[in-house]
Amino acid sequence: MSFKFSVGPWNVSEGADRFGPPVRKSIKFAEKLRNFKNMGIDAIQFHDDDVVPNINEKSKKEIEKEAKEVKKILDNLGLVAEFVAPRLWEDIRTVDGAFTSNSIEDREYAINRAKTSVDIANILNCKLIGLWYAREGTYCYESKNPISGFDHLVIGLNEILSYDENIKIFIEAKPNEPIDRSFLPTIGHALALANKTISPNRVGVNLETAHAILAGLDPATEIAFALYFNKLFAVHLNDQNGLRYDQDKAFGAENLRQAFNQVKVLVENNYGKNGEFVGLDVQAMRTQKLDDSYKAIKNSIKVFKLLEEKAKKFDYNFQKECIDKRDYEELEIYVIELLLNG
Ligand code: XUL
Ligand code: MN
Repeated sequence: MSFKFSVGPWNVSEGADRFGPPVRKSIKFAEKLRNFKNMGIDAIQFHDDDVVPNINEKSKKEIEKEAKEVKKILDNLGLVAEFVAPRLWEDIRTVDGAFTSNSIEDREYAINRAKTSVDIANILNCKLIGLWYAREGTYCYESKNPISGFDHLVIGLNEILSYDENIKIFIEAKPNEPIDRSFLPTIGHALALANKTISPNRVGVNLETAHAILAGLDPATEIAFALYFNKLFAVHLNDQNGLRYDQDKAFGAENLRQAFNQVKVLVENNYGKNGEFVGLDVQAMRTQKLDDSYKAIKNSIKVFKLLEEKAKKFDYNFQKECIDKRDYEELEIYVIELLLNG
């Protein structure tokens, strides 16, 4: 079985950061999708407003119409939608968090917007909702009661689960950024919370490499933990140079051996057998020129495939010999040589 890849339109951005404005022109949405298809991408990851821009200003009918237009573009290109994620961190009503805001009106807004994402997902013939809990936590510890926060997260999940019984949800855990302390910093936290919902089987996770590194954890072990519970609904492979801002670098660009082990654990466990995609969440560097802004995606796929070959060459007999002798130095140099030899 071969892996199928997915990306999001935001992965080819205009290069703005906290210290400077955009440096590249916007690429039209339909053109991005066409280019993704030509690069060998199979599925598209969507925020709700990637599908329906300015979603808050539109009626239910308008949302439905625009989502149907996007479905047509996908169909014509032979692409599918992997997930729809409500963008719950830009609106003024989500300043203090969405599901965990201290304001009841804001929490209601978050739930309604997530339900609209379910409607959009259904139009796109997609059954997966993505929740990156961007502002669910605190900037100031004392500003929220964490126990109520966890409770509000479960209430939000239950609302989505009961709105549509065929929908599954992934939680994309991240320890910080934009907030100081996240209520759900790791895969383990997300899986524990999933068990408190009305339908634990339908709540899984999306492991992003950079988020695991930001939590000081090993991404491959985080992936393995989710696989053990049959809860790895998606992955966001990328890379990260230690404890910095969330860099979304090309996969393998910083931590090649960790990248190898992420691929290895996915290969060993037949990830994708239930239709899951190898998702990338990589950002073109600000320094890239417009025509070269797809390289972070292209290089990530290239590295993934090269590492897949390496994973398939991995010598399990030799591994066993090393384990029997408890000679892990030998195993370690074997892996390094495997990665270095072309
Ligand atoms: C944020 C992040 C998001 C989610 C989708 O760090 O990774 O792009 O993946 O909402
Ligand atoms: Mn992500």
